[in-house]
Parts: sequence; C-alpha cells; structure tokens
Amino acid sequence: MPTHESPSIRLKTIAGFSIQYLQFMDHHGNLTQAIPNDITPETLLKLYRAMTLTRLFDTKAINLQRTGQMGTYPSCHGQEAIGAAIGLMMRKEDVFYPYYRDHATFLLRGTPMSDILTYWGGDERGSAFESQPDNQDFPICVPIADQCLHAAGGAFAFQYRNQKRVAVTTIGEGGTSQGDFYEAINLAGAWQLPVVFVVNNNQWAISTPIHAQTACKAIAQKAIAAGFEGIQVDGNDVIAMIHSMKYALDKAREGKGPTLIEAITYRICDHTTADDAKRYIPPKEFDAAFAFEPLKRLRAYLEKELGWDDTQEQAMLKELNDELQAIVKQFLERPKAAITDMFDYLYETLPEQFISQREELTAWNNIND
Ligand SMILES: Cc1ncc(C[n+]2csc(CCOP(=O)(O)OP(=O)(O)O)c2C)c(N)n1
Repeated sequence: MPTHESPSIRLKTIAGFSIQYLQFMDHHGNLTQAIPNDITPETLLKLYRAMTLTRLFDTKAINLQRTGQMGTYPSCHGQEAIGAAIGLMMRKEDVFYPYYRDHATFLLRGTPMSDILTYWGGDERGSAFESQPDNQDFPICVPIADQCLHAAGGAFAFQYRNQKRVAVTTIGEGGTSQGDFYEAINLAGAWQLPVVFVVNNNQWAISTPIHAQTACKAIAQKAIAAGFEGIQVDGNDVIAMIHSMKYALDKAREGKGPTLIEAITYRICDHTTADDAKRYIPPKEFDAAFAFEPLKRLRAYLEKELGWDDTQEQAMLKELNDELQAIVKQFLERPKAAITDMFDYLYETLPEQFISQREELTAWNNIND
C-alpha cells in the first residue's frame, strides 16, 4: 500500500493492527490443534444433529417454495455451522437480531421451526413466536444491516439496566458495506456495548463477489476502525465457531465490550429461491467449495474420534425426518391469515385509496376462495 513516507519525510506509527484466524478442524475432519476441554462429545453430537436437521429443513423449504406452498426462501446450505454455533452458545436471556440465513440458530434457540416457515410463507405471524411469550428475539430482518442498529440499541438497554445479557446480530459480508452497519459498530465501540456481530462471509452478495465488495483484506478489520476486536474464524469448522462465540459472549457479559466474528464460509446454494447462481458463479469454484462444507468434516471427525457409524447415522436421519414432517404439517395446517391483514394493521385510519383496494381484494378473494 502506498504511504506518505519518503527518504526526506519521516512519520511516526501511532497505531497498527493484525487480524487473527481461528481453526481447530480442517476440511478432512482432522484437528489442526487440540480442542478446548470444555467442548465435549455430547456438544459435538448435538451440533451434528442440529446441523443435519437444518440441512433437511433447508431442502424441504426449497421444495415447498418450488411447489407453490411457500414464498421466496434463502438457503443456508454449507453455512450451517455458523448458525448452529450462535444458537448453541447464546443464553436464553440474550437477544438475537437475525438476518435471513439463520435457520440453524432459530432451531437451537428452540424457536418453533413452523413459525419460520410461516414467515417465509409471507405471513408475519411467523415473527410473533406466539407459543413463546418470553421470546424477545427480533424478527428476521431482510433490509440489509438494519438489524445491526437494533442490536446496538438493545445492547445499550442491557448496559443501561445493568443486565448481564448480550445482543447477537448476524449479517452477510456484503451487508457490511452498508452505512447502518458502520453506524452500529461505531456506537458499539464508542460505548463498549455488550454486542456480538457475526459476519457470514459466504464470498457472494447475490452476484457481487467479495473482491468487488471491499478493498479490506478481512471484514474483521472493520471492527478495528470502530475500536474493538475483530477475529476471523473458519466458519465451516463448528468447533472454532463455538469457541469464538463463547469467547465473545463471555467478554460482552463481563462488560468488556463488543466483538466482531468474521466467519469464512461459501454459499454453495443460490442466493434465494429467486436466484440462479449458475449465471454468475464459475462452476469450478462452486463445485470445489463442497469439499470444505461443515457437515462432511464434522461427520469425518465424529467417525474418527467417536466411532460414529452408518447405523447411528440412519437412526438419526429417521428421527430427524419425523421431526421435520411434524414441523411441515404444523405449518401447512395453520389457518391462513386474512387476506385483508395487509391493510388492517398498517394505518390507524386506512387512507382513501386503500379502502377501494381492500374492497376489490375482498371481492376477488370471495370469488376465488
Ligand atoms: C437495504 C437493502 N438493500 C438491498 C437489498 C437487496 N438485497 C438482498 S440480499 C442482498 C445481498 C446481501 O449479501 P450479503 O450481505 O453478503 O449476505 P448473503 O445474502 O450473501 O448472506 C441484497 C443487496 C436489501 N434486502 N436491503
């Protein structure tokens, strides 16, 4: 990088930074360093189960969309380790400010997955978590980066009230180009808020590749500009993900401020069901990324270290498929929301032009019902 310095001009260094990268397990499921003692076989089996169910859920959700039973859906194929680690490590009293690729987190936080399908079915009741009156997690946020501001605000409330709670928010690497993200990290740093920013760096923001998105070497370095720690983690290594989540959550709970975790992964799927990634991702690059995905390596590790075998795998798959069927049944059997809801809850008094639209829609619905 060019600098001001020249043989005749000397400058004094007043700050510098480095970004560290964490990995415990490579893509063959081999350890690259010893794993921390608090990560037990039970924990890893729980994660494996949750990540597998997330993958089945994902496939099912795409099928529901393709058969006209659900709306647009963003897959998290190949990115399950990120969401699973967040969901496992957050405490109940913490609050989650999600973006739209966090199905594994919802699963592990005990959110009814039929609510998530309801949401993607275009029905806002899916965000209400009606069966969980204590659930304070925020709704899925599709407008890019808004959720980071909500998380900073929530974290300020926890700090102000002296509560030992942490706000956790997620965002894609592309989303970190948005102003709202910078405003949120700036506030988090200035006030040392108890918030964790997890960036799902899946290399693509729809069709924009990371190299066109930013000149930064690492997204994690954006935290340095805001005055707090940023770390880069192998986001397909669930062990590294849970370790870094634990670190960041403990730190925030102890009043030691925010952390940004950049989770490196790859989007081995379309952006959403409304996209066709084949039109812009080079096939070789796309296919090569499958070798690094998180489930395959965790299974390889479990086979080597815990003797996980095919009989156990098949038994687990049977249970998970039954669980999934129950989720889908609950979603499909939920009575439909009234078609007029979109008019009835936005304004106190419906503006003139919408009154006739509401009537027209009601008449159309009566004919087609
Ligand atoms: C404010 C805003 N601008 C544009 C969009 C359209 N949009 C939806 S997803 C997306 C790309 C996001 O990419 P990234 O942040 O990398 O996350 P990823 O989807 O890859 O997980 C864009 C531009 C939006 N939802 N909100």
